[in-house]
Amino acid sequence: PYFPQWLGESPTVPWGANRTVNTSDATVANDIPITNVTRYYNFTVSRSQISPDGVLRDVILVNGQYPGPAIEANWGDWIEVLVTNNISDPYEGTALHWHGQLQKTTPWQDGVPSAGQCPIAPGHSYTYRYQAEVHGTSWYHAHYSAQFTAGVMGPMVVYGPSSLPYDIDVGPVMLSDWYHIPYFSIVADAVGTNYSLIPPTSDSVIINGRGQFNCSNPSYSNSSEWLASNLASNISWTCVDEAPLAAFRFQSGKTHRLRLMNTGANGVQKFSVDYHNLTVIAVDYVPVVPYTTSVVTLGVGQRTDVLVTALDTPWASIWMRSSAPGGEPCGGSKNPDAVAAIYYEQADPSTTPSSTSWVTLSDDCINDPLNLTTPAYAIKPSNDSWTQDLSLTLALNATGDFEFRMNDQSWRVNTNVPLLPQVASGNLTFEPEWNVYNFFDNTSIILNITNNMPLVHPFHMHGHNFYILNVGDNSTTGSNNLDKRQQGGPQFEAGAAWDGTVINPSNPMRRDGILIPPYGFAAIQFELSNPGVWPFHCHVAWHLSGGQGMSIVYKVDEIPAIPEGMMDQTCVDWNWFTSNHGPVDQIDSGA
Ligand SMILES: [Cu+2]
Repeated sequence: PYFPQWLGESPTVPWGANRTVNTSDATVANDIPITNVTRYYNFTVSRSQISPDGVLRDVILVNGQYPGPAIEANWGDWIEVLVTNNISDPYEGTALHWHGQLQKTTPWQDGVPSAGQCPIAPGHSYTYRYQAEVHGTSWYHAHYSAQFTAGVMGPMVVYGPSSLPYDIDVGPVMLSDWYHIPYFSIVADAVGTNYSLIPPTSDSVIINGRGQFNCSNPSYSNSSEWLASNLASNISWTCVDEAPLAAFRFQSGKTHRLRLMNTGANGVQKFSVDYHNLTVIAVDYVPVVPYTTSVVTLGVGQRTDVLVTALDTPWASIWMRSSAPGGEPCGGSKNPDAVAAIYYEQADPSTTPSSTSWVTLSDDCINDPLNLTTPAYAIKPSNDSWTQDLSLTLALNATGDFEFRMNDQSWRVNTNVPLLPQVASGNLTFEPEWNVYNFFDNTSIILNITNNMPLVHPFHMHGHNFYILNVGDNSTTGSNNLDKRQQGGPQFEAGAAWDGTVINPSNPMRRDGILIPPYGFAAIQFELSNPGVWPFHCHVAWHLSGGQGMSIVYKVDEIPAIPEGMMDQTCVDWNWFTSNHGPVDQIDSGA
């Protein structure tokens, strides 16, 4: 089953022929089609058990599916999702984030507890309603603790103009590392006292929820000491033989769109298709000037839309591949290589492809060079900018636990008190651990980020597509020191520093997520054009749990008026839940 060019019966593009990738950019121009259409979805989140890579595991799913159901809309449509939290034994809150959507008129629908809502309490429902302001490929996922790694996520496709035409939309291709241990236990390690457990190494890699773990291999760990989870079950791994792999169909000579995304917890994914080049047409929600490559690199949360022109080989069956190599610095998996089958129209889908990889993977973890990636719609960043330096560190706190810090402060949110109504009312008093950065009435902000540790960080900003002024690895310092695990905590080198150079200054790359390389730097800029409360955080689940995040606010008197009673819809039930079931065991940042 392929995906359409757009939804509905319209014979011509429903967003209007005048809106092309070269003439329209909703992130700045507010040029969003008015379709008067709402797409309705009904999601129930509950516990289950599945075996994506052949190993049975406790999970939490949307509508019992992994990945969850696809959300589809045309550009400019509204999306309404009724979410019911049926998570029990034990209970957990939940909240869904629509990764990359800007929420310019509805900042309270961004799905982050502590920002625009409380978690949806167990047994209760909440309806999200927001406009598809930007188009392309993304995903939705839980933003409650590290719950998205338990399976609460699915693809989201917004149909809109494309940098190049294509014949067939193959749809989402979701690349993910996978763990056999409940996330609560992994988080307990990631914020624990043993540096050798940071980062926790994944067991395998899966494509669209399918992979093959060799069950004669040991899992990441199956010893009882790892099972700090409040799940009472005594877990032992059960293997299912011959777990089927994901499979796709190609048509000879046709051009296929693949919507690649890294929906994993930790590892950088490197994607290729045997014997086929990949033409990149969009990066995150930003259409780009097309360029051709053979490997696409994606950090957690990042997306890349590629076109693949099929060969004239109707009987062919080949592999697509995704790998999470690179070891600890890149969040590499213990079993880093996954495949999924591509069958041409005459191929027998009961056979196994025998193609071999035609690419060589480097062991770095950095996105394609910035001079290759150019937004199709050119925007020059404001000259009137203010610069905030940010230093990323991994350190020990007073109790001997590891925490990830930004400018020496680890992030920890209060899920009972959303910040959005507080700042909208002019109350700008924040606890230090909320890590709020107020940029007041500035026009534009540059974040000058230095990564002072040998681990990659895929940072994601809510509510904005930011410019990437420059990014670099440690090639100037040459250090990749992983082993300075001295008593009292790791003693790392200093990360590389930005020299002020801007790549493509008249039209720098824009997107909503960036790979900050190990011991590297990133300089990004964003316009203060969407007042709200916007987290900026690492999307490695274990780093986020460990506090690697902050919240951005500015122009608080221009925040859209919050509808009467909006916060009460989640906070009344959540506050009742947390006061009647005892405090939630918030072992991590909470977001
Ligand atoms: Cu990180």
